[in-house]
Amino acid sequence: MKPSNRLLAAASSLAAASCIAAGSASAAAQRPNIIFIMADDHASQAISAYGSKIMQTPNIDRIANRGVRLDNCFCTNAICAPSRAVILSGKYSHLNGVTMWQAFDGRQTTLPKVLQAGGYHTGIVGKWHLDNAPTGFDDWKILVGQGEYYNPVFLNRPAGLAKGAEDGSKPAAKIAVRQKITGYATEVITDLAVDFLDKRPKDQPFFLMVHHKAPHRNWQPAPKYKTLFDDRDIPEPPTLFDDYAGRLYAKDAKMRMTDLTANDFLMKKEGLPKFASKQEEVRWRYQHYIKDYLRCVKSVDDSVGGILDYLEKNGLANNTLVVYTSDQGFFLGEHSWFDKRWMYEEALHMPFVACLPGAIPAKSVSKSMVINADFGPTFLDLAGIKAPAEMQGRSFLAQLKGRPDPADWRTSVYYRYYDPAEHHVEPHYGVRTAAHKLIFYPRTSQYELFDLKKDPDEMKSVAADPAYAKVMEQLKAELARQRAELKDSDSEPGGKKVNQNPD
Ligand SMILES: [Ca+2]
Repeated sequence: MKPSNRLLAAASSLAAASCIAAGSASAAAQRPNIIFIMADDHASQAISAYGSKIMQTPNIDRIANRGVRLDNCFCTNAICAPSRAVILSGKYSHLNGVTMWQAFDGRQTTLPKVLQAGGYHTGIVGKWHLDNAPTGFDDWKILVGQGEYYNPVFLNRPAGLAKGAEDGSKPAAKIAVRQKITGYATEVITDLAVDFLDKRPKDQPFFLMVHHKAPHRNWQPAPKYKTLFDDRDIPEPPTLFDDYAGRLYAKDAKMRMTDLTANDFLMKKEGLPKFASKQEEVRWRYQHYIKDYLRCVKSVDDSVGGILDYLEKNGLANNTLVVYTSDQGFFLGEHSWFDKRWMYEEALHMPFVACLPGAIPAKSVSKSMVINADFGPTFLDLAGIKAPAEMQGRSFLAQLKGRPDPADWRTSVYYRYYDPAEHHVEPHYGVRTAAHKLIFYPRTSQYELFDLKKDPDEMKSVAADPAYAKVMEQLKAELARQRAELKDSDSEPGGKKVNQNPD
């Protein structure tokens, strides 16, 4: 972090602390708790609250039924570590320093820091994936890197470490206590969440981040679900056999069903059979991929149910905001792909359901256009804490409560993906409105434009179609406006590449 940013971070932390000091202790005790449950790579196409054709998620649906489902929640950079950095900082990748490979500089202002300074008891269990020691948490138990599905090793905050003693510019591993825990990662993380809730001080509101590893590649299910779905075929997406015509770089991406490797079929000892045709092979691969993916989702849904049950049994359900989301969307065979990274719809959309009885109307649906940078300001708003000025996101608490967008709410979202390595996804950035999406590829200065109403699957760019000339001009202007407002430029922020596997 530059010195100027460090000063700014210190100043905004102080501002947040003084803001809270003005409130009374009894008011603080009444403030809602917040449980933020985030899966890794869980697409809304595999959540029944979103009308999934392939999966039932009764427990995630409990949240939606008690509260709200957001239909237009977007990530600003569809990959794991960057999305986490955006959520923590409330800032886009180019300002929080994690575009892809960098460790997160925990010296900057973050959501947990501001909540902690504001009187919340804060914790995180599960996937962290930002290398440096978490800051702003009273307790943390994080997976090593991506983490393992079976018998995972955790890095635990040392008991007795003074509050705020972590150096957010140094690896967590340097100070953590390592602990290998026997069991399946999703279930272990659930147990750690319950343990945090059991041990929390009862005179403070709490903020708990429950970050699952699942359903991230390589999709290893809980032993009890290894044969789930063996008795059926999972429906295929309509674009499973996409030929990539009509788009500039889709054909180059290495994330097709045929790019899956033997390591992705660990549960299948038989290996690849002989196929009569390429089509048959793609179908076979899709079935194996999607079944393992959904088996992992099944455990995540169970975990959500366990946490909801805990809240109900312990009298916490009526004063706890429960959020379920994923760090980005995912391709579940659409365009014959797995993985994410693209600004295309399946990766761009984040699922987001939330409940808080008495504040969020049950069974509601919001079409409001929100981004992951908004999460922090929203939670702070709920906690009655002013969001630091450096957070670029904006509170959507009013929309969660069923109110319409404020008159000056955003009508487009800005997105940027940086790195072509590994899956060969061409760097791009763009804006999406309710009706259209403009994508720009800076290395070749080319555009794609999609009419999301006529072509929701984004099969053909209309960037060169004269009928869309006016739309093109409008969106180009909107893209420039957003980039100026968000302080982005074509230069890529520096920073040491430390995270060898940031997805
Ligand atoms: Ca992810």
